[in-house]
Amino acid sequence: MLRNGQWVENWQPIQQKSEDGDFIRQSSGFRDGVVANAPADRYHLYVAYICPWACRTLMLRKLKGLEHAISVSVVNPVLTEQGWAFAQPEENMQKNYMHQLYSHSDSRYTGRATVPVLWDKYEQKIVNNESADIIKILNDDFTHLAKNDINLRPSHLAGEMASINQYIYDKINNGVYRAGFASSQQAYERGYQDVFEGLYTMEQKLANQTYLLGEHLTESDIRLFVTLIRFDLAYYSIFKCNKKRISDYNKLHAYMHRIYQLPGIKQTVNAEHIKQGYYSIKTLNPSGIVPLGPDSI
Ligand SMILES: N[C@@H](CCC(=O)N[C@@H](CS)C(=O)NCC(=O)O)C(=O)O
Repeated sequence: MLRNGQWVENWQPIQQKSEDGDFIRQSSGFRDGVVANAPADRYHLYVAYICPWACRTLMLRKLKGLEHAISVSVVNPVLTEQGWAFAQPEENMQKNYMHQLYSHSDSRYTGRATVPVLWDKYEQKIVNNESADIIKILNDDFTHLAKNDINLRPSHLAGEMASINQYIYDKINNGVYRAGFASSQQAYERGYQDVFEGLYTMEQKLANQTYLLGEHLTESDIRLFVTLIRFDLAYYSIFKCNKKRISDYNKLHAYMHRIYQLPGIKQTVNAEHIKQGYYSIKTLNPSGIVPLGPDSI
């Protein structure tokens, strides 16, 4: 992580934990918005294909048809001693590591250099590093540039979306991390129970409808999809979420594939990066061996 703008060597993949061994996620440090009527060449996304939070921003970019307006850099799947690294110097600042973009933006920055990051090419700084904000920004503030007329946050569903989003985050998106990164048996079991309670609830919800809030795709579906698509590839085994696979749930599995088939979405899913990334977390998998399966998801 960075301390006062300097990279500190004892970086660990696992973030903070509570006294009871529960995983605690760092809160995001950059929370700005974009300028009104943003020009097409101003903003850039830094992402990792392994990362569910980053991939939800990539999904918004695809669904809205913003590829021409928002450029993207992808980090290598495996975290290094210096955090996320680029295969070659990235296109805006010619940096090799994600943390250098953080310290360039704020020379006193203290915190982890996470992805996703929304970058301002004109001002050469981070605008926002919280994916929940970034997906909102991409949906709401780029409509003038969007090639697709789609709104994933319709105002009449705002209340329902907020509560289901919170549920999905607590039980599922972050639940798998709380199971996987727990440092006590009890903390692991809390995460595990939450994950499968959450998946059961989602399976019931999808009994008679196409998407979580009815017949229209919304941001809630994007939030759930990014965890579902990683589940059988990684969370089932490395995060010990092994009660059931997503392919064991009729409705959820069909739903995940329905979203996967939407135009452009496949390109936001890179199974090899997902496996390499999660299985390279040394504290969870010291040998670094990446499993060959599953055959299909
Ligand atoms: N709140 C952030 C969380 C992002 C996050 O935790 N990203 C992870 C990858 S999945 C990361 O970059 N970790 C690097 C690190 O912790 O040093 C968001 O949703 O944007």
